[in-house]
Amino acid sequence: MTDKNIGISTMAIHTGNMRDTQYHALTMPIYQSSTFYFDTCEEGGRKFAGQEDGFVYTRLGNPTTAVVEKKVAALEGAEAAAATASGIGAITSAIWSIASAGKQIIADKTLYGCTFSFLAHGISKYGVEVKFIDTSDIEQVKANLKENTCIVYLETPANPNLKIADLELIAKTVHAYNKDIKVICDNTFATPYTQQPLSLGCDVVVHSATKYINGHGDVIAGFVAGSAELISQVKLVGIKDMTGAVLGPQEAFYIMRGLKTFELRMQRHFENAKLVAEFLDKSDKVTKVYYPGLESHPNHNVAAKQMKRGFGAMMSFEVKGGKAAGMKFCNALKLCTIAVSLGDAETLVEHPASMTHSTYSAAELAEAGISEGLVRLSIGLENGEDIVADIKQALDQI
Ligand code: 7XF
Repeated sequence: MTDKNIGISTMAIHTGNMRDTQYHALTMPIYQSSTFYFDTCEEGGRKFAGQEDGFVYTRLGNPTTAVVEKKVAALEGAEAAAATASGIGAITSAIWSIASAGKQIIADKTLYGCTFSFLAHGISKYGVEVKFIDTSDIEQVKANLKENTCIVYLETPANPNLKIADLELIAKTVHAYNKDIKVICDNTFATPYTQQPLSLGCDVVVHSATKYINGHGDVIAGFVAGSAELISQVKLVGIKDMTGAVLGPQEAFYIMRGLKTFELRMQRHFENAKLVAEFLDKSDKVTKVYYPGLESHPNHNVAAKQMKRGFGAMMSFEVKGGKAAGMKFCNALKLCTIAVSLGDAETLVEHPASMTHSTYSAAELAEAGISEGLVRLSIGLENGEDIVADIKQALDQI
């Protein structure tokens, strides 16, 4: 099923499915095999040369993984998608497939900590220039585009402070300068449930599928989605030769299972998040709430334009008393759990400056708008009123 007009759940449940003609199993079997046999040497040769379709070796492709790739491609409105062993595997496989020595990457300065680290300390060792800017300011994007720019890289909403950038405006501006520059958007926080960067003009979407796409906190995985040509490069160069970040068929199966309830989960996540954000916004213990659904968010209008079904379930905030009070709040929570990661059924709380963004120096954190006292919440699937009650009792203790 590839009809673009079908709904999100229908797509997540049906797109890409293969019929098991041998045993009539309803769910896709896990093809737990590293290699695939050939009837003849000639057949193997043809498959290696790309003259004949079929699976050869799981680092190059696997039937179970191929089904979940089709589902994620459909959800993102992409021609194709490549599954990877982690979100960082997706990001590095995409970037290694596009960038080369002598080229420039423009990246937002507010990114997930290890993405920042890869750009600031990893790929920059290999002759690739990386310029960190604020992509929510289009003038900064314009001022930094150069003849050798090959990628503009951003997250929106950004981890951890939910900064919003205008994807349509950025893609239009970048492509008017040079249509070959790839605009890459990490869509992990928003998910394709509410935001499809490719439909807004971006070239590549990357995901940590460890989060909402799998949704159950039991898998590390990632995806790259984009044109068939680019995904072929990501598979044949980025994943096959540069990173080797291949998703295993067992993980692909878990993601397939998680996707069956993707839309239902996202609806509940968003409903709960709205309740919590409104509660935090009114609390006199809280000095600032970062949630794109609040009108007080500086780019609320841009978020409303590009996030079609709501504003996500991630938020961060600062409490009166700064870092010490923020830590006290986290430690006082009973239902919500102190853990990094996001998009799980459980509500999770963490302290970005010492955890997910500890790869930033103190000066870099300040520059990226990540305060020492910032507390980040991933709102889960529990009953919303129970999450609010737990947050209230913890705030009452500071
Ligand atoms: O390689 P991973 O599957 O862990 O994904 C990396 C990644 C990529 N993009 C974004 C926007 C992410 O948030 C992540 C992972 N973030 C977790 C977090 O912020 O809690 C990692 C825990 S250290």
